[in-house]
Amino acid sequence: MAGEPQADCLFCKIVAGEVPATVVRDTETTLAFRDINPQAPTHVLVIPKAHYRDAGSLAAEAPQLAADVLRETALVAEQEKIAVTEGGPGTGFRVVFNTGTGAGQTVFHTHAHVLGGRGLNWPPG
Ligand code: D5M
Repeated sequence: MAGEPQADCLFCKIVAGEVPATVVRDTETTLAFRDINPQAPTHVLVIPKAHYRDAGSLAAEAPQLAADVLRETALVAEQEKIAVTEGGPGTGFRVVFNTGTGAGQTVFHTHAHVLGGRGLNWPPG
């Protein structure tokens, strides 16, 4: 059922404390922890504690929770001191929801990548 923990889901296991993670923020509905394979000096994942497979299904089935995740991405950026949005390379941050294997999604529990601390190119690879 939508939102229920999935036994075979890595991020549900992190929420349950069964797999360790470096947590940077923890709210009633969301968890933010450092990516194990960082692509930038700051690379934090923000997830809903409830299980939804991707950002689209989260937004459709639990819009308030989607808003919670989005708000937390901004609060992570502030906490990590990458929230400055006017300036040169290395200022500002990027929020990414890879959706589907073709777009690079490997963990099918919604997660926002929060990336910053270096210049970020556009278009992404
Ligand atoms: O992003 C999935 C991300 O999850 C990827 O950047 C690696 C990260 N990852 C995988 N396992 C862990 C653990 N155990 N802790 C922290 N981060 C992890 P995707 O967009 O699905 O490719």
